[in-house]
Amino acid sequence: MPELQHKVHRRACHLCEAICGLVIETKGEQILSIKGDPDDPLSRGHICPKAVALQDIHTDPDRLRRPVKRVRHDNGSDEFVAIPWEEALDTAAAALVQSVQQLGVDSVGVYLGNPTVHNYGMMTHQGALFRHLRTRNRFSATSVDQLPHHLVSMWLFGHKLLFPIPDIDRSDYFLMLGANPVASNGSIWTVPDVRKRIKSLTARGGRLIVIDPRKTETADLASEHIAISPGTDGWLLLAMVHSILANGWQRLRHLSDYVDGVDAVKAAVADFTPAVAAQKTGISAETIEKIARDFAHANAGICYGRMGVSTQRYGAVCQWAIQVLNILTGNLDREGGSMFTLPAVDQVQITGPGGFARHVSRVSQLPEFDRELPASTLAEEITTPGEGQIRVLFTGAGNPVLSTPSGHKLEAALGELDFMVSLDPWINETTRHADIILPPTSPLEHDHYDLAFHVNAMRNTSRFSLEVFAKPEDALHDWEIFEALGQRVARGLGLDSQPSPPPDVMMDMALQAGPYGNDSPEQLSLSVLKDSPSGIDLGPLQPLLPARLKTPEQRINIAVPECLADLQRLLTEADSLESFRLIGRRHVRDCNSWMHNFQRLVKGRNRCTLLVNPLDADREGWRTGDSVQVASPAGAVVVPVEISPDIMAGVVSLPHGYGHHRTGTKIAIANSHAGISCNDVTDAQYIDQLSGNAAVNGLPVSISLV
Ligand SMILES: Nc1nc2c(c(=O)[nH]1)N[C@H]1C(S)=C(S)[C@@H](COP(=O)(O)OP(=O)(O)OC[C@H]3O[C@@H](n4cnc5c(=O)[nH]c(N)nc54)[C@H](O)[C@@H]3O)O[C@H]1N2
Ligand SMILES: Nc1nc2c(c(=O)[nH]1)N[C@H]1C(S)=C(S)[C@@H](COP(=O)(O)OP(=O)(O)OC[C@H]3O[C@@H](n4cnc5c(=O)[nH]c(N)nc54)[C@H](O)[C@@H]3O)O[C@H]1N2
Ligand code: SF4
Ligand SMILES: [Mo]
Repeated sequence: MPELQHKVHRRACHLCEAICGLVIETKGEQILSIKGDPDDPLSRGHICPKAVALQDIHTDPDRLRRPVKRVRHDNGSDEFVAIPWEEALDTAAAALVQSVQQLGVDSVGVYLGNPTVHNYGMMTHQGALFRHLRTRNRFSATSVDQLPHHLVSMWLFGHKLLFPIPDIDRSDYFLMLGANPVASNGSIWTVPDVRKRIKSLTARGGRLIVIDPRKTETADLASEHIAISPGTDGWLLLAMVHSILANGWQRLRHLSDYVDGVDAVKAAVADFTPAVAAQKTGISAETIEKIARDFAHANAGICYGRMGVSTQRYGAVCQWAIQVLNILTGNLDREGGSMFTLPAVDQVQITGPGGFARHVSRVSQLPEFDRELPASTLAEEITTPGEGQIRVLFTGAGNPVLSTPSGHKLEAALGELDFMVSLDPWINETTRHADIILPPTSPLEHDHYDLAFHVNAMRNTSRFSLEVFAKPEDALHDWEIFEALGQRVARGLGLDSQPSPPPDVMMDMALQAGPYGNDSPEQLSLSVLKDSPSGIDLGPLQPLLPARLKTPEQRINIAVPECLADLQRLLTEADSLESFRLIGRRHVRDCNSWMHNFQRLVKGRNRCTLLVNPLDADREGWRTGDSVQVASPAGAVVVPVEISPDIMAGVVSLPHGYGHHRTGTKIAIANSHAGISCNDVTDAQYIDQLSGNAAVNGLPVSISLV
């Protein structure tokens, strides 16, 4: 027997937005170890417990290696049987073509999930299929997530991807709302090893203020944690804008040359006084004024908000107000404030700026963003008859049954489809409804460039990773599946279809044409990156405005009409009845819904519990371990109580991504750590009316002992 080869691979972890560098040792087909790469200029050796689970993904016996087809037995039960690629691709393409020809393009629905943006081939090649489908019924996880960030970036800076990124390492005052990077490892803020960066911020005398209904792992490291009543951040942020402008604390500094609309904003926030905001938020007027004053007078301040403020009923207004605060204090595009990246593959130059409300959804008339409709409307678009009804669904890297509001209703709707095809490695709560599942190669079997997250990174770096294992025979990458389906669909519809070059060739072209490419001293290309597998450092973020703005005259108008108009909705909203408010939470060993099938990540005590404040528990007579029913008008779940002083009174918290008890799946370990899906309680009708984003945080719920 020949000696098995021992190899050391350097590779980026694609599991979350921190994109940590890894050193992976292999011997033959075996993974010996997965460690942090100390030479990675961004992550500097940091990893979290999920990195090691990359090998579990690779070796999981439940992961599909061949396409499968669902067969229905006489007794009504379903079984998935392996079929050859040709048959699978032909069948899926034929169903798409038939639906388009007989019922029109909108009869095909598309839902793409979060791993799409962690997999560059899915980003470069989805167009190979979708450009032939041209359906308006496109959906993604964006509208259960960061949609307000895109909208606000488009409105203020002229491009959906011009995100202001917290420059934490050079800051001295950080106001963070609705984010828990110590658990999530950062979002719309690629910041590996955030714990260390927070500790050095406070060690050098800087302050971190965390606004969150729960004293989170991040709040534990903060200088101060301030609890806020869920869904009321709009009041806090607007009262801060009010205070700053009323007291004349604004100083736009360099921004005054190209910022307009300050007076209009001042007039619009007149009613948002700290006194009124105090009643809404539960934070005293003195505290609100103090935060406003401290932030306005900080040398280098950051205001940043994420899931907790994006996925609530005023998500767009919150994200807008956050950037208005960064601008009024002169902290945008400034060292130690919120800055823009200049990534080596510059998506701001390559992709369109985004667009809003150019059409609306058929049933609820909710606006599109960037040609996608709100995911909350997917179920009704399947079940409501009429022209444009979805009859065939394509899902890719998504699990909307667990991850979108009122997931149980979508689950029922999937059963009504004529045909469903899923691009996914597992038979899970969503894909079990597919007629055909097309499984891609495992992450370690394909190369990787982080197309999405260098755009959001707190330092400019660039890195290309080769595959760790050769692609197995009879396997296809995600991008190859898109390409193969696209060619078949084009043929079926009589359309022209030129094959696209592979993703690595596209990256090479984009790198050479990019800001560090052929016209720059760095001369980046794919081969240069291959020679530096730990990545290349392109330096800290630099001021880039106004040149990088994509607005018509490279000016920023903070008086965004859509946001100003929406303030009225906030002002006139009726105060809620006496009920609990539901919020979410993330744990460092979770990754949305799809990493519960690996023993090392699910072991230990049950994490799928309802956090309840001791005051509420005492009053209601609940004890830790009691089963309670959590109910909204949309649905109900039964879950064990966990009493915790960290959660604010009147607020309860459930994690998302569980609910693996559903039958027909093939994820054995997840089944035995099933939990419940909080999205069986969340309400598809409970949304941010302006953006169409789901409001999975702040939902009123009632709770009763079972
Ligand atoms: N209540 C509540 N709901 C939420 C959230 C919340 O905080 N609370 N969070 C929201 C957020 S931020 C997000 S991003 C969404 C996530 O929502 P989704 O993206 O719909 O769900 P995931 O759980 O990420 O499911 C990912 C799917 O991709 C598959 N997959 C994994 N890797 C690959 C791959 O390389 N290729 C392919 N083809 N498939 C792959 C997995 O098997 C799984 O089926 O959930 C949202 N839903
Ligand atoms: N371990 C792990 N990491 C992940 C993921 C995961 O599932 N697990 N998912 C990844 C994805 S897709 C994303 S988008 C990111 C999300 O990254 P983050 O946004 O950093 O993560 P969350 O834990 O959702 O943080 C939201 C916080 O908002 C708080 N919150 C809820 N409602 C409100 C409110 O009304 N006001 C305020 N101020 N706060 C509120 C919650 O208590 C919570 O602490 O994480 C990514 N990283
Ligand atoms: S923090 Fe994110 S990128 Fe880093 S190792 Fe963990 S899962 Fe991977
Ligand atoms: Mo997300």
